[in-house]
Amino acid sequence: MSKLDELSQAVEAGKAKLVPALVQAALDEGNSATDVLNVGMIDAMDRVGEKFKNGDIFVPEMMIAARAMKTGVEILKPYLASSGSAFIGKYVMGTVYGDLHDIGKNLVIMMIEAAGFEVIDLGIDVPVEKFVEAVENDPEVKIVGVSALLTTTMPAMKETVEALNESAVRDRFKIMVGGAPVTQEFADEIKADVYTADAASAAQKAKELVL
Ligand code: B1M
Repeated sequence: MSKLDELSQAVEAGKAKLVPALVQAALDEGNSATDVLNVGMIDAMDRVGEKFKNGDIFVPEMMIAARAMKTGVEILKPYLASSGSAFIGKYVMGTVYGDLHDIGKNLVIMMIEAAGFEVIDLGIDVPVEKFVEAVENDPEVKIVGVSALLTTTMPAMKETVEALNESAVRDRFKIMVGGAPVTQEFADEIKADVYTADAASAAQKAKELVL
């Protein structure tokens, strides 16, 4: 079995202690950091999600798998996000209220920082007002990123974007949205400026917006 397969199985089974060494071994085997992330870890999380949906596992198992993936991302960080870029602005990022998922948000932050932004991480379960305050209180904020992972928190994303659109300093910043249930169509409907499907394209797009 390849190290990539072993890693994928370890993430799925939530074996956090094995994951860091397997990430390194998969890289040493010649896999790119992107493959290690996508094939070795994100695909594993998708299988975890499927098992949860089918009632084969429950929330604690999902949490354990999430912890395993986080240990792997720590090892992968320098390979995915080799920085050195000059400062190009501040980026506010958070997961909407009612939503506790942060792995995707943290990956986006990692790539955005590598692109040269200073990121203000508002965390998870972020109230609408906190997003608005963050952009209004700091004139250097050029982009606000809003993440949602649940279909049930898409209305919170809509509310957040609506409040940001009504801000007195709206001309100062752009709004980016993303997360598994979010689509281009939804982003257009709620009047966000940009939708991207993954962390790498979010960083690419963010750069294009400010340069
Ligand atoms: Co939850 N969960 N979860 N969960 N969870 C999902 C999302 C689910 C799809 C599983 C399933 O049923 N198949 C499902 C949602 C179904 C739906 O809404 N239709 C679900 C559910 C139902 C729930 C609970 C309601 C379960 C319950 O309690 N009954 C509950 C909700 C809690 C809450 O938030 N209020 C819950 C809880 C949890 C845990 C806490 C146990 C844990 C999260 C731990 C953590 O994040 N610290 C968890 C996990 C791990 C998952 C799955 C298995 C994995 C999520 C993940 O980290 N993926 C997930 C199934 C799945 O995703 N297949 C599932 C890897 C990550 C890298 O991907 O976050 O999509 P993702 O990020 C991507 C892109 O979306 C994008 O970039 C990233 C990668 O490049 N992206 C952006 C994200 N944000 C972006 C912002 C951008 C641009 C791109 O611009 C600003």
